[in-house]
Amino acid sequence: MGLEKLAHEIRERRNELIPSGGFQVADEVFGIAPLNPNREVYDGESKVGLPGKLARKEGDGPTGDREVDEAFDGAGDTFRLFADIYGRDSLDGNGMKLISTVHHRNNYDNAFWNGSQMAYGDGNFFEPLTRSLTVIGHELSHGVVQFSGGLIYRNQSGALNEHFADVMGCLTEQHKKDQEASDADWLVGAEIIGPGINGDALRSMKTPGLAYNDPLLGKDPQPYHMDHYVNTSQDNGGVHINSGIPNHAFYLYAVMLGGKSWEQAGHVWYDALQNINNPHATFVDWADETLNQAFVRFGNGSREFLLLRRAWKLVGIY
Ligand code: ASN
Ligand code: ZN
Repeated sequence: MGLEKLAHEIRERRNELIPSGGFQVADEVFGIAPLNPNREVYDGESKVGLPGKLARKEGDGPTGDREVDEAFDGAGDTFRLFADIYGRDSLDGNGMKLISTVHHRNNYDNAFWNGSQMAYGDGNFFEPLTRSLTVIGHELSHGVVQFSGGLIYRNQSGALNEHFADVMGCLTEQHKKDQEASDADWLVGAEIIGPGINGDALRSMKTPGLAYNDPLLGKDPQPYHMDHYVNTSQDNGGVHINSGIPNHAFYLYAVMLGGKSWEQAGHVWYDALQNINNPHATFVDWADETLNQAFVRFGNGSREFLLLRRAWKLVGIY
């Protein structure tokens, strides 16, 4: 067993001994230094080059540049979800530095993970992309997927990569707000939609297909059921489109379970990513692995297992 895996197992075991409170409380009780992020935010100065000029590093106070500070804080909030709830030390599980560039390009309406760092545009139709914690959590979660064995960014495995990023983006926000599943809006990117756009967000896990309907953006193309799966060669085979199907299954599962989504549902999803070991996974492969993990964690006849099977059926898987 590798040292990294052993360290994680020890943290898991320690966490199990504390009935509630998660890794943070376990660290405190056992007198062990808690996991903390190591962040750097760069100013891209509206240019294409990465990373740009260092604007804020770990230990520095706020800079007054709103986007720099949002990227810094959002990376911290995302780190806290993975560390305190899933016992993961950064994106690679080994304390990797979280590098972000803001003011990337000019009028750039997107954000991305490039394989080693995050980058955020200031937007043109959109507000600066750092406004949205779900967007920040989404981009960082692409890094978690990459360092967990990966899901190839095309067709169903690509839609699952997008799906995992949307789930953890929403859970980052819900965890920060300490919000129940039924109180959450389940929107990805709500804060970047300016007043000139007819829409609520980039995507909705609660109502895929209804996030926006705008003269310029068109209509949200996401399906919520396998009957409406979109076969397309655009967008790497519809990775941002068909993610609506597993997204809606996660939403249904979390809301049927009740309580905090990052607890039971989030654990099942995180464990599925760590154990699936198949970069070409299809939706059915993924659903099978989540059920397998719900079985391992909660047992065969458990509510957590039965409701998960129901959620997958409701979106047309099985
Ligand atoms: N914002 C997009 C994403 O993270 C960028 C992309 O299309 N890769 O999914
Ligand atoms: Zn993405």
